[in-house]
Amino acid sequence: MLKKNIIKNTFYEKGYVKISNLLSLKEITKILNEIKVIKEKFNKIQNPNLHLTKDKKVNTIHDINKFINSKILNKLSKNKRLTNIIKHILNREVVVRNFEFFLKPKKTGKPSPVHQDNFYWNIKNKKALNVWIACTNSSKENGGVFYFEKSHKDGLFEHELSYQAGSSQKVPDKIIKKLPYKKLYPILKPGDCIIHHCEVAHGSNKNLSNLDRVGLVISYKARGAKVDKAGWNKYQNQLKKNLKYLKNIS
Ligand SMILES: O=C(O)CCC(=O)C(=O)O
Repeated sequence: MLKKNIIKNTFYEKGYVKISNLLSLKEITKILNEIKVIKEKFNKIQNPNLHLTKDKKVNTIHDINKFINSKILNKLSKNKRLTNIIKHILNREVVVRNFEFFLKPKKTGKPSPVHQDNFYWNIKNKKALNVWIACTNSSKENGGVFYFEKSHKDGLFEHELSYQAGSSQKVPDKIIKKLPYKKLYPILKPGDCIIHHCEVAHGSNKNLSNLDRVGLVISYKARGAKVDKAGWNKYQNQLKKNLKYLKNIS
């Protein structure tokens, strides 16, 4: 296990850090069962935060905790090893923002366009981060998340509507083409995780492989961290436009 200071230094240097074996396979099995239960509950209530692939499999579910109080996810978010690391990184007590599933089924799993989380969240002083927990193997082959290493150091890029469900805004292709950073695809086993900075540019490709790629994301912020209201309102307006577009074409 990497030492806390090495984890923190890597996080701020690269914009993300991998932690191997954060969870045991037993814990991952529990999470996979809970994902099945939550998928069914969201499907039943036809929740708009659930997005499907073209063959009607669940691709992503967002803001899960706004609708379901999952004891298993809540307990996991309090995992001592994890919260000690996150508190050390953010240098504050932390609270959960939300839980999300990025389930990316084999063959039809959809891409996540390149984005910076804080373009959506608007957390002042960047006091927030995501923990991406691999519940299956995840790599370039099956649509694993990629990162533009060190891109968090340059602040927020321009974003535009993605016209996709689940990630409403993206960094325009003309900007991505010119990004001077290395694009890296971490290789994760079930139980490994990536902690990423809220301003590192990242995304993922389609999953055309024969292997599902299941990720659980726990998003944390520093306790008391404030949201920039103007940025938040701008984001919400764009989000509405994206939703309207998707509704019109469905
Ligand atoms: O899992 C993915 O494909 C994207 C994840 C993501 O965008 C995130 O964790 O912020």
